[in-house]
Amino acid sequence: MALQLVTGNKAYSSWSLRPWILMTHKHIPFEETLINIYDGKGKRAMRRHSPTGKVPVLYDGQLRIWESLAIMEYLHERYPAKGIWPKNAAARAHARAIANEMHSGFQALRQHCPTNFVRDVRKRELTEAAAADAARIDAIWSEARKAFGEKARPKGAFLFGDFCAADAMYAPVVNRLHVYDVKVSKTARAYMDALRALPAWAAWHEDAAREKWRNATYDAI
Ligand SMILES: N[C@@H](CCC(=O)N[C@@H](CS)C(=O)NCC(=O)O)C(=O)O
Repeated sequence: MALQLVTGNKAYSSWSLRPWILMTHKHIPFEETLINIYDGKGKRAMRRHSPTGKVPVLYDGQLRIWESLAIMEYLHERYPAKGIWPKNAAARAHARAIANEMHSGFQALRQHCPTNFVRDVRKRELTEAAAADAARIDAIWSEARKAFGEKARPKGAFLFGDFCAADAMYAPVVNRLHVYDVKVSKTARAYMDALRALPAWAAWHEDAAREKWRNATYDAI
């Protein structure tokens, strides 16, 4: 039986993008259930699917997994050959640390610059706290590229060389820094360009553009 991934609006759902882009890029087959998280029907559906009332949720037969990081850990165990996390133990530990930092942090940037795949590139001045988050993220990416990504063989343009769960965790931030035209280092820009060039990124973007649901509050930012 195919895996089933329950996701929210592709225009705005940052957490849904994470397992979706990882599974799509890694060619892990799944069926998708897409929910409009902003209307009553969608909210009721989310409560049916998840004890937290939030997406993403992954089903593998009778097994249900919620929380994006837990989903990725499950995929790592279920598909050990797919390179969900880096093979090298030091790289893997580092990747998990920065993925956790993303999962629990950067509230200021997340609030000030919501993920928006239907927004044109338009400059938004950052608050001091959001700018500090963006600077920390730039440092995380630059350090990972220098310590692991640039040394990886075969070569790869991602944080640890090949695209892994840590890249999936930061994919929504790539959208934010891009569409709000935040100034980043050359290393960060090259990394963002590599992520935005993935066919899986283009597929998500196209789906988002086709979506009828719009969030006027987010679109006005
Ligand atoms: N910690 C959760 C966060 C999930 C989350 O906040 N999802 C948002 C969509 S991006 C959601 O379901 N929002 C709907 C709501 O809060 O009503 C994870 O990692 O999966």
